[in-house]
Amino acid sequence: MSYGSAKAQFADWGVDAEAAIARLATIPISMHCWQGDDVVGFETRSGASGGGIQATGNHPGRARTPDELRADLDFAFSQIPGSHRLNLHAMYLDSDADPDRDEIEYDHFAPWVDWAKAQGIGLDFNPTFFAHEKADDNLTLSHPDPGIRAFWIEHGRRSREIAARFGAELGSACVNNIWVPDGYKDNPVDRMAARARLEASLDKMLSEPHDPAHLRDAVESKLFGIGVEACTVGSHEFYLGYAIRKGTLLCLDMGHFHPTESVSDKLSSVALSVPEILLHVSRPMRWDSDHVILLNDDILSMAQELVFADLLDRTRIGLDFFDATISRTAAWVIGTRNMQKALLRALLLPKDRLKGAEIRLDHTTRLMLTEEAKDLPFASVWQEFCRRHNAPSGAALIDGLDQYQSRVAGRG
Ligand code: RNT
Ligand code: ZN
Repeated sequence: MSYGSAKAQFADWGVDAEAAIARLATIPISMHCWQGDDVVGFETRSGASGGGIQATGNHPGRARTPDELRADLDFAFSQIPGSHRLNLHAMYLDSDADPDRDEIEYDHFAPWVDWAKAQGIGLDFNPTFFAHEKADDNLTLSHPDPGIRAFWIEHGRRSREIAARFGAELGSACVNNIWVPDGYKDNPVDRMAARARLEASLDKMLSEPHDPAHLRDAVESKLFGIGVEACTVGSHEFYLGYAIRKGTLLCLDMGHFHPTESVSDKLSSVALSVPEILLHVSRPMRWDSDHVILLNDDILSMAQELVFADLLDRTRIGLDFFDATISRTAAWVIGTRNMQKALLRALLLPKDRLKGAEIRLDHTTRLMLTEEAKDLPFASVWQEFCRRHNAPSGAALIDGLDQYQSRVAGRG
């Protein structure tokens, strides 16, 4: 269907397709660097990921250097309509120096800022509390050894400095997201002590004030990981309370809850108590497996909550998945576009009519509307959005992704 006819059809429903297209263009998605190289990073000293995060697969074409990763990102961004962000982890430094985690500095990441400036995109950041000998027993900020805690506090403190500088250089607040793998394989007997140590370490790490125009801190909870089945120190309740008390962002990772929980349902509850939310949009399959996100009900209801609860302006949308069995650039492109498609669909729903029916307790009309709306020509509006942003769709997209994968497949 032509865009003109689609637009008219939406207008019949009282929906302004032009306004939806314009709004979508203002929503940046923070694309995670770690899908490009299976969460390996560019340190020489780092070890296996640990903490229960694992990319599986051995598809050819993994980016081995910062230049290869940036080339892949350039290509991926060219296939995604709109202007977005890159979410870097501290282990992705670009420097001949080989600093340990407690020695990292802005200069080790400066090439990323140059690249981001050239691309006109913002950067987000994450201290890396895994893949390191001092994290081998899955305890970092809550480790009983004060020396190990001090090491990781210093890493986190420096990460905040680097992130704040990113924000200042790029004129766009950098979200610095804190996730630690800390937990126990078998039942601990002093959960309280572990959580008190984590809290005290976070307090120290976050004690230096930074301009919120440059830096926003976020904390990310988890339910469990492989190898830390019995207890995760930074649980949802731990960080929900922490974020409320300290005014940080709360990061909700869609893979970090029981599979029957709906993460989209949490947004409105959390938003009443924390000023800003960070999302790690992911697809857990049976566990926190970090599959590439599909345009499925979970993502659609997440996007609908963001739009209907008017949370877009205080939510940072980040992605968190890593699949090494398929083209890594295609994974980025597919997942990021799916997030955008979900947002566009939400923006194209007859929100006021739906809310009107609900407030009148007319649940029949609410159901008729949601089900009939599924037949609306969303695809035509999406294609128009891609066309306006010089991004391909359909066969051209598939061919382009194929060709790029053939070009990088020869990497050793
Ligand atoms: C791990 C968390 C965390 C990581 C990234 C690499 O379970 O989801 O966000 O995936 O920091
Ligand atoms: Zn995450």
